[in-house]
Amino acid sequence: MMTTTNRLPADTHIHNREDEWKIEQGLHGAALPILDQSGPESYFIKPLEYVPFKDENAIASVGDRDMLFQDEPNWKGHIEWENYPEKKEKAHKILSSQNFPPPPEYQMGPIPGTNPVLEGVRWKQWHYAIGGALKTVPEESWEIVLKEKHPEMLHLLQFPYNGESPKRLTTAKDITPNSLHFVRNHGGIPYISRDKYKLQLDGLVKNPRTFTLDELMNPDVFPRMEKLVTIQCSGTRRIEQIVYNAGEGDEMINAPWAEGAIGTAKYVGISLKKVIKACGGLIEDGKHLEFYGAETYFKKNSAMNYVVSVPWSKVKANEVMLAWEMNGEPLPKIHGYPLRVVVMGYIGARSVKWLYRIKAISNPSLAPVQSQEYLYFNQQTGKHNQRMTDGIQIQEMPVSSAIMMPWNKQVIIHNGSIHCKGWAYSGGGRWPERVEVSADGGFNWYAVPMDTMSPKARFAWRTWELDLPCEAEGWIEILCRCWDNALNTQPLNVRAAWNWGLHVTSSAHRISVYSVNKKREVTRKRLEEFESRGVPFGPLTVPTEWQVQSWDDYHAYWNKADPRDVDTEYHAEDLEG
Ligand SMILES: Nc1nc2c(c(=O)[nH]1)N[C@H]1C(S)=C(S)[C@@H](COP(=O)(O)O)O[C@H]1N2
Ligand SMILES: [Mo]
Repeated sequence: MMTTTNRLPADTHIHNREDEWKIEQGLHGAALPILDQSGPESYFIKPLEYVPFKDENAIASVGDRDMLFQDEPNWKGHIEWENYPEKKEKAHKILSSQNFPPPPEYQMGPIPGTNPVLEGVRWKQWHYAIGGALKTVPEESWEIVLKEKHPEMLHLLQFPYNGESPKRLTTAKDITPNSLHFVRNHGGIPYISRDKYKLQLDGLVKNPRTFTLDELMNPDVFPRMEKLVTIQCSGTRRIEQIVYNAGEGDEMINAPWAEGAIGTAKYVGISLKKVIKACGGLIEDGKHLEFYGAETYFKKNSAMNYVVSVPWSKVKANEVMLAWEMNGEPLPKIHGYPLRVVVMGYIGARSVKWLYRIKAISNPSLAPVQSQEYLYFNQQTGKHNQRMTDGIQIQEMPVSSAIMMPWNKQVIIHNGSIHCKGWAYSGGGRWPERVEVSADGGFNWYAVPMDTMSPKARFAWRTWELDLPCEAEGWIEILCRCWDNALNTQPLNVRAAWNWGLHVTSSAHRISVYSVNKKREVTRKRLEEFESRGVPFGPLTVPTEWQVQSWDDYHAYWNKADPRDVDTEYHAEDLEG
């Protein structure tokens, strides 16, 4: 219920705020009150204010949290929720008997210039609030990040950990080193030793059973599979959508991913199809496989495990793998040790890490990550009208690409061509056939030569390099787009891709760079002057202290070009002469 104190007549005189100009110019949208013009008089609606509350008695009535919320035997960081509705209810009571700080407003306000960029304060607090085995999870997970990931990783969210490699390293190799592979977590990083590990298979299979890792690794029963697979998060390149327009701030902070939320690795494992067959196959109307990840995820004051599903048709095609090895090493803890799902050509969200259970079901999973998140909405769907059924559940990824070098807003001095690097990928088993780059905003396109593209593979990206011809100087727009083997390509503007969930930024990657072409004689000479005077060329916007043109030059020009006014008679005579 809205109380009248939340409303202010829109014609009330309000004093300027300190950053009034910025607010008026849409550079701090979060500070702008919502304007309600729907009634006879207009109103401002004040934004929600965070007033902490905590009902200690209600929380205490739940019982001893250390007893209630324990890890499963042999696991660290796996509290089982899905089998215990009463435990879920108790967690819900604890979480709804207090409130937590709202997520940071970084889309319509300033984004921190720190690493980690965002901390995930309320996610940590949810873990502390449940207590028990979750108490120490945020700190322990961060320790694993520091141990397993490259020191140069860009930490977008400290907890749950979300991180990508910096641009210069993302495509430095065709196969992503494990330490540089992006990570998207929805909770902590659970751990179980390989010897204690068991995978449960149940639901609509003929013979439900469990498998040890040794059983799954027995090549006489389950033939080994080795596959080069690109995993791409549907949030890859989200920052372009955010810069264009703000979208949903979900329970899971929508990490402001750039082009690094994609990675390519060689996975070793087995086909899930064979494991289903070992259980006697599917029965009744078994049509989907639900995957359970061990860590705790939170949504709308509820605790749960990470659960999603894929259709049987995908499994049947031998495109769903249970993997224990990544680039010749056992899976790192952060990437799902000891066993993860790798769903080839699908959104990363289906490749469940710390897999402990697979359940055959008849319809796509009702778990929130499947049914409420990772939905691709129509552009008119938003905060005010978002229904689950208005979104397409993202499975196969579309074709996409990115420019990793040069960078947006970079000043480039060159000799008529700009060296560009990047990646291209297509989902669903399609692959990049051609990558094209434009230096004029998408009018003329140059194809990347075959010999500067990494080899084709059915479920992997291709990295590419190109010397992009560029005659023009000043601000230019460089774009790249990919054509896959089905001749799918990318829309040219981010507007065409924008959606409320900020997923699947499939538009051509577009950057602005400032071109300084030394092939032009004047430019070359001018740059020599900077050099000989020992003056750096940048920053771009700082006026240069000495003139490009001498006064002699100036007068010589006007002697030739005179008169400096237009007199038709005079002009006519001039022509006769
Ligand atoms: N158990 C579990 N599996 C998970 C996730 C998770 O949070 N928990 N995140 C998913 C998402 S959204 C992506 S994009 C990929 C990322 O895989 P990576 O972290 O190994 O790169 O893992 C998927 N599998
Ligand atoms: Mo993802």
